[in-house]
Amino acid sequence: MAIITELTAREILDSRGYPTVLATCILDDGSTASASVPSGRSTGAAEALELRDGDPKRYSGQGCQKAAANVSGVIADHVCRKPFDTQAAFDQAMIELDGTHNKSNLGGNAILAASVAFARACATQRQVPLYQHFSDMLGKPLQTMPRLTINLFSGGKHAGKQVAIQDVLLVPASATSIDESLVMTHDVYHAAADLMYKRYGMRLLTADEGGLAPPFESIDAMIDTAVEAIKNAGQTPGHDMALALDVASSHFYENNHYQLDGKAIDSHAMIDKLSQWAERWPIVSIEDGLYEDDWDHWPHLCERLQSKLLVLGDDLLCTNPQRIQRAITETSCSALLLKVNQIGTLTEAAQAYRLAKDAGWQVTISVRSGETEDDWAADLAVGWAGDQFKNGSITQSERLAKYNRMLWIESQTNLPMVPWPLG
Ligand code: 2PG
Ligand code: MG
Repeated sequence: MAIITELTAREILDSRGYPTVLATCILDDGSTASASVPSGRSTGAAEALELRDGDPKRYSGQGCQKAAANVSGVIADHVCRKPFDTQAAFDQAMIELDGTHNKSNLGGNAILAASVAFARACATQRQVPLYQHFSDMLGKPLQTMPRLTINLFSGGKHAGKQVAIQDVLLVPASATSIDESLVMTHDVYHAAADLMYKRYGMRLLTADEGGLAPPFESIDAMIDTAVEAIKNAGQTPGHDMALALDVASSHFYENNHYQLDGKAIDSHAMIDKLSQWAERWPIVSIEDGLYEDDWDHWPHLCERLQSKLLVLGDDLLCTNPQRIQRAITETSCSALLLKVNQIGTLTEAAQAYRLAKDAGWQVTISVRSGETEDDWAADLAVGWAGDQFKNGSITQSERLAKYNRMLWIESQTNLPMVPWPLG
């Protein structure tokens, strides 16, 4: 049982230089922990609301002082000096206090910062590592290390839209550990960087998540170059290193059409295009292949591609149990991208995870494009036995905090990597 004696929060900066929330939780035995929360840029419409101050004179209106004050004030008043037996009971108290469907009253950023800080303080109290605490929270033993999906090239909203799709990711297929995955990724990343230098005269100028973002003339060129980099690194595309795409198509859907490489195409043509990509390149996962409310066509996409690759829902699902249930019922996809801050508490994210797993789906645990140096997402990905972990590129400290934590967890647990192929 945990009793909180002090819960406070303050504003800190994220990897894009925008404010976010860091909460600190102290329990009655002195166990103390802090946690900070990330922020997305290519957000889904159904996500929990990030409370921003709206004062144009401070951080372009994006300040988080109100959210931080909600933690230190109204949330702390509601939860301090009460016994909480479980994470679920603690989160439920905040959900009820907020009283809205999307946490717009207190802010998803405020609530999640408190939720994770409480979890970490409880792990400290129990004297177990955070990944073990997360695993116990779900009531399942530690099983495997997740397979990494690592950002190589960026476009879309993460890189100024020079190419419509958002991410081309590397999936170290033949790797049998996190350590080996990172070694293999290093070689491909630097082979790609050499190609960028030869072709575009560019140094390693990177996008939001550390992906390379040269002015590719087309999507085809972007994916072809990824395959070329894999070969230049001495690896076999598909066998050693596969690809995943975050198409993020909600963000180029306008006037009922997908605006791709200068053409406007309808949902059927978009599904044809994604199928052609899956034929042409060694792609093992396609995220948000269709727009977030194109519910009528997602089942067609899933039927067409699910035997070949993971049909992964991000903006479509927003880690929201209701949307996931609908997608299960309608067979809209075959995998969940789980981002805890889309829903706003660990407990609801765990519900989303269970729903997806019970339906036989794979789960990719993902960070956001705006991150902090906090590494709890790595513990979550191991503790909840995520099938994949999506954490951006192998550059930038906010990404490395998680990769380096994962290396450490691997060295402590010797857990095997999830089997290949995916699904
Ligand atoms: C996504 C994420 C991470 P954002 O779309 O999957 O890549 O981006 O955090 O901007 O939503
Ligand atoms: Mg996405």
